Order: sequence, then structure tokens, then C-alpha cells
Amino acid sequence: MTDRLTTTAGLPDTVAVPGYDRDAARAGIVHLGTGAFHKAHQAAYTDGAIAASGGDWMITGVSLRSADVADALNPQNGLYTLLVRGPEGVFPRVIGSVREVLVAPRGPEQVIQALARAETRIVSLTITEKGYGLDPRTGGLDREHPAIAADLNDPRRTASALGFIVAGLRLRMMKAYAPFTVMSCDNLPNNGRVLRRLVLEFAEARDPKMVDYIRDRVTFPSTMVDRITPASTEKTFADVERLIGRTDLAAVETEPFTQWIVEDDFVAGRPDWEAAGAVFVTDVAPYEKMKLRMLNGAHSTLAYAGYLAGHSFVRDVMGDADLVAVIERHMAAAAATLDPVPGIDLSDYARDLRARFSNPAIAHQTYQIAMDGTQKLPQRIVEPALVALERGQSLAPFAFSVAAWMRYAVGRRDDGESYALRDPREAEIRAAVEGAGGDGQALATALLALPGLFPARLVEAAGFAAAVSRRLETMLSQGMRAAIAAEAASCGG
Ligand code: CS2
Repeated sequence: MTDRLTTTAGLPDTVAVPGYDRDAARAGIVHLGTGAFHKAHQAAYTDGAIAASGGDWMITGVSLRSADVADALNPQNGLYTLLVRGPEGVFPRVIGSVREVLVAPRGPEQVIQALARAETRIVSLTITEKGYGLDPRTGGLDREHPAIAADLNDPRRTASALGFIVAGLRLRMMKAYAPFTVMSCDNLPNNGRVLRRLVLEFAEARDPKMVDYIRDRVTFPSTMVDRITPASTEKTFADVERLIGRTDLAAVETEPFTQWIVEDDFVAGRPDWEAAGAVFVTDVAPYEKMKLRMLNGAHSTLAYAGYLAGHSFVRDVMGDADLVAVIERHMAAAAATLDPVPGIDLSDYARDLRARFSNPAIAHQTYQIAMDGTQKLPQRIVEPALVALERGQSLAPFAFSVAAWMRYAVGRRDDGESYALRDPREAEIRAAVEGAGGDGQALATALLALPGLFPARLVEAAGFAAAVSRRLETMLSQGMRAAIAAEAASCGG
């Protein structure tokens, strides 16, 4: 083992390092959910912004559950290597913008104090879709969400992201400090507006005197975030050690492409993120829809179908001509549901996505993308399907995606081996699968009836349920490979 990465002094010249004095800059951001994606995206933009324009914008990270990230990063003074892997090679860059990571379950008070510090001006989040406590049936707060229910039932406790935000704002109000901006960086449409609604509902239930303060003084900009970031593996750590000559237990790897589109609505300033390539706009929605429907919709489709067809990684999927034909059709169908996106040609965007998915240097597991399907399908598949329905376009591509998810929900591969579903609604899904007892049509009917997932307008649309169940039956009786081949033949691939 080489020495641990704790300083950038003495690193080889080939390693990019933070070009600023980390000790001089103070923390201005508290980030909830410091995982691989944040480390490859917002933290990298912030590193670039501080290097370009300075400012007290160092990040205090928070892990809401596991201590792993904190235990890897804190002994390294917050430093970690971002390994950018592209077809042209591998480039290590040490990121300096994270000061430290707090672990909420170990010290919730410490997290609240960080949120309430005068210098905290932005609170950002990457807590994944399921972290928000959004009830798909109502579009409001899910009071049965485990962390939220626990917070609401016990006023002495704070465990959910919403709980921390409200508790932090409450202390600020008491101290007469200015509020902070709350910025969601998760793959949800209108993520700022949704988060605002949920925070207000949570405050109303837990601490009603906070409601006016939040409504009048806190902003919630929406953002579109994009960078493919697979989970780190032994190879990530080994490659980093070889390239930088130190042991880095917090290293992450990512692709060269990165995009960040942000609504410019910050109540207490922000870093110069545009210096690092972020784009500020007044309306993020067109970009969010494009990304969720074309990138993420294609991702989910290829993850379910690809995983079951035996492809471990997205790049393997891109070597399967039949599945590529299905994915190309999917992207075109998703693009047809969009209104024009300023400055973007959607066929160029689709072409770039194919190249990104094919990146031979990135080992992005289909199984990783397949998790949390019930949280992802609504914005990735169902919303564009509803638009396609309104516009009189074919629903077949979306029926294939839904059938592939249902086949995946069975939890057993074509060779009989089982796998964990990893979905917060796993119990309901399992009950539906058991109830159907292998009958494709019964399974499609049961899963289409899961509360809040597939709106009646779609389920009752002419031919949609039949198109789903026909495909699911083929997947179950003939196997996923045969189903993909049949689908490709039907789309001329
Ligand atoms: C993926 C995303 O895991 C998933 O569901 O679709 O994480 C995807 O890689 C990112 O959104 C890319 O920006």
C-alpha cells in the first residue's frame, strides 16, 4: 500500500490538482447525499468555480445513512481523485471542494448546526428519487415514507432530508440569519418545485410557524444534472493508485461528458459555476424532460432488457444490434414527445447518447440502473407515454419498456437464477408476482394496477395494456433475447 492521499503536495505532474488555497476558502454549501454522483458532478463544478473565481464555497457533505463515504474521505482531508475515463484515455483529477463529510445518524445535531451556520448559503441534494418522500398517488408528501413518518411522529428526531432542511431553517429563523437556497440535483422533473412543495408540506405538519418563512424567503431552483457515474470498483482504486501514486479510498470514476443546467434563483449568492461549464437559464424544464425521457428512459429500458439478456454493462448492450435498434427507436419516440429544446438538436443529442453509452472505458452496470424502478418509471416512461398518447404517436416503445420492467420485477433470470429487486415497493411487487403465478397477462394486470404508478388514462388507452401484456408473455415464455429480437424486427432493426 502506498501512502494515503491526504495532500496534493508531491503528486505527479500528470494529475490535475485544485488550483486554490483550500484552507483559505470557507464552507458555503451543505450537501445532503454525498455519493459518487455528487463527487463526479457538483463537487467538480464547485472545484472549478473556486479555482476560477474564488469564494467561500467549500462543501460540507452529509451522508444521511451510511458512514462509508465519510470514513473514506475524512481521513483524506476531503480530497479524492476523479478518474475521467474516455475513449482517448484516463485522466486523474484531484477534487478539493469537499471540506468534510458528516454522518447524520452518528450526529444529527452536528448536521443541523452546519445548516444553521451563518456562512451556509446553499443546501443541495442528491438523495435519489426515493429520498424525497413523494407520494405518487397524490403528488404530495408520503407520510408513510419511513424516515419522514419517523420524523413527523417524534419531534425530537431528525432523519429525513426534509427534516434536516426544516430544522436548519428553523434555527436560522431563531437566530435571525438569512435563509439559504435549497437546490435539488436529482433526476426528477421540476425538481425545485417538487422539493419546495414537499418541504412546505413537511413544515406544515411538523412546525407550522416555519411555513411563511420558507414560502417568502427560501428559493428552490430547479436543475438538470447529467454525468454517467458508475459505482467505484476495485479497478477504480487500483487505477488511481497506479496513476497518482497514493492510496485513495474515496476515488470515483466518470465519463468525460458533463452537463448542468440550473435555474438562476439563489437567495444568498452562488459559486461561479458557469466558469466550470454550468449553464444558467430561466426555465430548466425543457432540458430536464429531454434528459429524463431520452437518456434516462433509454437507460431504464436497456437496463431491464439488457440485464435479463445477459448484458452486465451498458457498453455490452451497445454491442447487441437488436437491442440497439430497440433503444434507437426508444430515443426517437421519446424525442417526439418533446417541445423544441433551446439550442439543442435532438438527433445530435441522441447520437451523442449512443456514443456515451458505448464508451468502452466505462463499466456501468445494468443492474445498478435497474434499481428503484417504481421511482424512475413515472418521469422516464409514463410521462412521455402520456404525451405520445395525446399526440397520437405509437405507444409500442413505451409498452416494451414497461413490459421489460415487469419481467425484471419477477426477480428471476431466464436461467432461473434469482436476484434482489432493490425497489422501495418490493413487497407490493412481490405480492403481485406471487398472485399472478407465472401468468403474463395476470402479472401485467396486477402491476398496471399498482397504486399511483400507471395513470388510468394510460392503462385504459386503446391497446396499451394488451401491448404490454403481449410483450411480457413473450419475454416469459420465449426469453428476453427472443423478445428483443421480435421487438427489433417490428421496429425495422
Ligand atoms: C441512470 C442515471 O441509474 C440510473 O437510473 O439512468 O443515474 C444516469 O446514469 C444519470 O442520470 C446520468 O446523468
